[in-house]
Amino acid sequence: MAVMGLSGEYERAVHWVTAELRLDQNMMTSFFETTIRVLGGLLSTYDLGGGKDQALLDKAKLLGDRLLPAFNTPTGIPYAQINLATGASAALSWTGGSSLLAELGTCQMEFFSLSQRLQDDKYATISQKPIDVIDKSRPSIPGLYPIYISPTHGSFTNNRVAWGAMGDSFYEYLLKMYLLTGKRHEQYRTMYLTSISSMLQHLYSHTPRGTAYIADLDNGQKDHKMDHLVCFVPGMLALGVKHGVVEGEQAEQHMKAAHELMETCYNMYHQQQPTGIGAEYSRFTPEMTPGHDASYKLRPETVESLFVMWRVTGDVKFREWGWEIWQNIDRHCRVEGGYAALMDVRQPQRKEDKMESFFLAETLKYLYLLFSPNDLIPIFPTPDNPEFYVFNTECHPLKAWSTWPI
Ligand code: DMJ
Repeated sequence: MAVMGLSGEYERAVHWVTAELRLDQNMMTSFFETTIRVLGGLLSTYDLGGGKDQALLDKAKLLGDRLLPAFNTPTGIPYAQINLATGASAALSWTGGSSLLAELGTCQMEFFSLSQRLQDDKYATISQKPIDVIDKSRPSIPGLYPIYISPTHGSFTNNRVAWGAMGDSFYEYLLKMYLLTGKRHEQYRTMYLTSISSMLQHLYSHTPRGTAYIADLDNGQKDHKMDHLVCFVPGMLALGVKHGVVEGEQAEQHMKAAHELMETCYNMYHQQQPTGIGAEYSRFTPEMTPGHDASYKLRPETVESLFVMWRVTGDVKFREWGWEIWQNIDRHCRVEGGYAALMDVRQPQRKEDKMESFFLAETLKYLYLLFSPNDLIPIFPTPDNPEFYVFNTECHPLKAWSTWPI
């Protein structure tokens, strides 16, 4: 609402959030989802309102404090679940008690922002710990970390490397933390560059017809599949290059991969009959085909990257691709009262009775921004405006700051 200038609705929503939103449900909830969706949402709304609405920041502080007990582990790596009412936290059972790379590494933007807005470094210090544990670890390939990590010992408990499910936003936050902190926190830049260079060397692959993809790595062996979730990567690579995180030949290499992967992600939609909508994951043996799970969960990653690629290159092709994708989503997912996930992108009549909040927060917001003027939520500085925003992984824009440390 704030992004779209719907001021009446926005005022009513802010009033509801500050007066009615309860953050003390007595149940186990996901530390990660609550952080990226709710804490990120509150902080972003505070920023978009020009930092004037103290009640929003108070609410964010309340939530931040209630999430903190999740970090009470021997290593400081957060448990995956937290009870906001009692402060009880617990590990995941289906991982045998391990925390997930994407979850422990996707809270720093929110907790650092909370610290910065409150001028209290407590939240930043606590959320930095898991990154330090990972930074000190010695995976078999530098910068490519297995996705299961013990919160007790800080050791890797499986040998699967993935840039999709359970790995994805860890790598995204390495870049975005560097940008958010006004390009001052070097550790994140170094880790980002190491990870990207190993990804390009060990996971980045092409089919015989030249389709690019990022494979998973299972016990050192490539698994030739790519999740829809991985489609955030083209946008991330392009954003890093635009911000000067890499230069020269390396920047060209990053940009080339961004273009190639963007094309693959677009083709996951474009080539999919009869809907023109991309599946949850694809296999690449020998050429791209939908994987066993061919659902479409209303995910944003492809349109997210199209938005960034458009802003970075100004090539109208990315708007055209986004428009085609949007029309197909509207045609096949729209139901009375909202939009529904598809159980199989080859059979659009089979819908799931579910619309994740990220469809509004991310998919539609990125599409809206793709067709909006470039100065609406700037994502890099221009000669006229040094200020820019960095989107958290749930597409909530946070204002990058210019002083460091906090
Ligand atoms: C979102 O909740 C976030 O982008 C997260 O990082 C992973 N994927 C979902 C949407 O697909």
